[in-house]
Amino acid sequence: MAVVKTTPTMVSIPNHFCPGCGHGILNRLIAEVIQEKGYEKKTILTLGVGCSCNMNGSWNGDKIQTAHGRAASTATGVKVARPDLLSIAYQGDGDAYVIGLAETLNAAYRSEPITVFVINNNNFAMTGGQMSWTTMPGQVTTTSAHGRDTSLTGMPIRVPEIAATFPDVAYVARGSVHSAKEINRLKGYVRNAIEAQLNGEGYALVEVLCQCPTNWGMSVEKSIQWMEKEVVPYYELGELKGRRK
Ligand SMILES: Cc1ncc(C[n+]2csc(CCOP(=O)(O)OP(=O)(O)O)c2C)c(N)n1
Ligand code: SF4
Repeated sequence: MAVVKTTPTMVSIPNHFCPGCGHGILNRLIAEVIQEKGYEKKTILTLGVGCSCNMNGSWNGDKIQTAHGRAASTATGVKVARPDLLSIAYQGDGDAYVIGLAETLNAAYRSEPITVFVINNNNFAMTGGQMSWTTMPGQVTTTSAHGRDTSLTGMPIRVPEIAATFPDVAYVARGSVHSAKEINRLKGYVRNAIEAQLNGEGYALVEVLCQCPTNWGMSVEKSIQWMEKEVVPYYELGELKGRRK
């Protein structure tokens, strides 16, 4: 019998992201896992400021638009007020790792029982493609016109590697949406991060490498090739901290 795969009820088609953007893939994976768990009516998403704001128009579930960088703190508050709900923060790298770095690390350090997804597209996308702490060495952005000079700015930050060192953190992984194989693997990371919260294991973080063809100034095909060649070798994929079985 043919298997018919339907779109999860929590995502709308079309979405509000640019053509070829990877955000929509992560949206769908999260929605699929929430639906598998039967949590469509028992989930609150706290959205960071950035292209994640587009989900205000395409995520068919309860959500809170937070101030820039504060999604993890808001998700913590949601969980304190309603421990019965699934509390998920959805942020960009600029939101979670630059303006909201303190909030991200404090939530992780305390092992707040929330699930955090961070789209790492190596730039501040929504505001027109400025350099972020995740921008690759030599990468041209609107604020690094000659390419990121790491002798001035330091090397790109790897927050999951930091969070994974905190003893109480339950789960940390880095996935990517650049190939079918990695999307399949990412689904497992998304499931683990959500199950960690549902089982009361503590804080979970999944970073997702994501193409941004619009601000990278590349075709989708070229973006995927650039990710494979430049981004993935620096931002290694896999589980950085597995769940305690
Ligand atoms: C306090 C504050 N500072 C700056 C901004 C401007 N701002 C809006 S979105 C954004 C960048 C978001 O980048 P990121 O979190 O990486 O998400 P992306 O758009 O790349 O998905 C910035 C700097 C703001 N809205 N509020
Ligand atoms: S600007 Fe980049 S990250 Fe934002 S929706 Fe467009 S492609 Fe996606």
